[in-house]
Amino acid sequence: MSDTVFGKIARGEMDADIVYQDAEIVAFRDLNPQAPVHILIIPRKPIATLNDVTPEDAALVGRLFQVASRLAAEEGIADQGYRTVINCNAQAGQTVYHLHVHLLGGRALQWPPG
Ligand code: DGP
Repeated sequence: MSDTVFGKIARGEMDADIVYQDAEIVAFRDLNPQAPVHILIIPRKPIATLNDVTPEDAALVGRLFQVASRLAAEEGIADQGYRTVINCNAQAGQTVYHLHVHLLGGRALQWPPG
């Protein structure tokens, strides 16, 4: 699998504004934020897209969302509301091929998304 900027961030080879990390997961602020709170939560394991998640990754993917919920509370957006998004492949707008959950909040979000 080809390397990505998120792989580099996960390995500490590239700077990012990291807000959470543990043995399996890194979370950092998006370089091009689309909301007052815009954090990306990634597994250290280089999974390219949601299509590439295997049954063995189930607990890891669950933990991505646990971290998103925890960060939403820490960022003060849990009660007012927030959105988690995974873009899968080109037509959904995925640009970085390392699985990531977007955590967006701090403003009213439109539905449906564009
Ligand atoms: P997606 O379109 O779902 O693949 O989202 C990729 C996001 O990653 C996009 O919102 C911009 C962000 N991004 C791209 N490169 C970098 C980077 O080098 N650092 C950080 N912090 N974010 C990045």
